[in-house]
Amino acid sequence: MVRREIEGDFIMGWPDRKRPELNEARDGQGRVIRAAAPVMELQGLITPTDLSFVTAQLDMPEPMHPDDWVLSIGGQVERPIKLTLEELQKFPGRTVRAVTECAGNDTDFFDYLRGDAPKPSRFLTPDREAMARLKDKAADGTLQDADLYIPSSMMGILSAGEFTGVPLAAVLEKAGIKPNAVSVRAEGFDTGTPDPMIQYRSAGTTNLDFVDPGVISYDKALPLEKALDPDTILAWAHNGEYLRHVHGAPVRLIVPGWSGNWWVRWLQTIEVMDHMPDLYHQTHYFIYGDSPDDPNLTMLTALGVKSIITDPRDEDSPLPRGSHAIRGLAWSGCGRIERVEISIDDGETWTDAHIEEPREKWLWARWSYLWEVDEPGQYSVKARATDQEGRTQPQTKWNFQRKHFDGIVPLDVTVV
Ligand SMILES: Nc1nc2c(c(=O)[nH]1)N[C@H]1C(S)=C(S)[C@@H](COP(=O)(O)O)O[C@H]1N2
Ligand SMILES: [Mo]
Repeated sequence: MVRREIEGDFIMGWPDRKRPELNEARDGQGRVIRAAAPVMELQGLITPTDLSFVTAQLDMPEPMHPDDWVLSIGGQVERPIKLTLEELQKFPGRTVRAVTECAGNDTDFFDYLRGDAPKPSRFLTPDREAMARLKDKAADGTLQDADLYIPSSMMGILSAGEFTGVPLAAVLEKAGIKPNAVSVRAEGFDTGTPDPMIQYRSAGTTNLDFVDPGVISYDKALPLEKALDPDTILAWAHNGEYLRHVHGAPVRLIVPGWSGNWWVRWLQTIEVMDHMPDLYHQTHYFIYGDSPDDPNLTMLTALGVKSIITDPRDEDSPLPRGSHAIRGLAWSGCGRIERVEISIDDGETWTDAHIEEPREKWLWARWSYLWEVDEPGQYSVKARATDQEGRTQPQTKWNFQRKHFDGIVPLDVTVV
């Protein structure tokens, strides 16, 4: 229960609290290629840029000088155009505060809730060595499905930020969308060959038909309606400063409510299309269904509705009798959080928690509940959120790529 906080990190020369740290993996040149955000340790609504998560599907590209950057807008448009960053910044701007959640965040809780695996801790640091061993085993052909379960590598792949840019719709309007438009493909300037291990790990089995696309660029095709949503923006700024390279500089796409894979970084091409194209990261990966042969496979789009308990934590057990503030975060892929309920009796009865202002459409909300507990014992405390569309947690069923986890993970504590 002892949580030491004043440990004398030095900030600007002054002794300070122990500050949360990014859990990062670097390449041979010391460059961050992956990082988990310490979401459980943060306060407020905006994840500091230094603590925001990083992930990549392909190879990280070399940085591009903003003066050399040009965005091409073409395809099914009246007037194909090219825009420099300076030209993009002449459009009326827009700022959006939103949660970015990777489709695979918290995926291991699916196995736990099905009773297939022990409860993973939100405090485990990603086991990079175990991930490296997976690759070695895959290389020498000894990889077993049981090796794929590493209960620590899929936490903290979410952050919330403030993004500034211009609506994609404004740029498309300038180019003139033709009436036959169906989708808007956004492509980044990163390239690479998708690693089959990412799919194996996601599905928890190597027994999959991996469709090897060879070297590709990262791209996603937004259905026209989402592309034209005024909150879908081309952003050059993040949390009050120019976007950083790892997060997609000079310009990235912001697609509020939809999982991170839609938020195409390092944008270079926008193509209006008269159909939904077949793209690796849209029709082969980041798909939703019961199995690879499910006749109703669909692409992932909006996130479910989700709350997590950030305080106290399982690790704080045992708790003394008395009053405890239960606190947490709640967000949805379909707008504002309307309600958060707490159950102290493992889901038998529910009571409303207090939702802290502000509650913005795409941002998470903080919530709290004062728990008075006099009876010693073992408690399973649950939180469930409901959004402005009346959707209650959980929305997302187990699916074979185990994406968009929004299940209810109890806080398990003993009161003494
Ligand atoms: N060009 C490009 N954009 C991309 C990706 C990528 O690999 N390449 N990864 C996507 C995925 S899966 C996620 S979760 C987010 C991660 O964004 P971040 O690293 O800035 O947090 O970027 C998305 N945009
Ligand atoms: Mo992701």
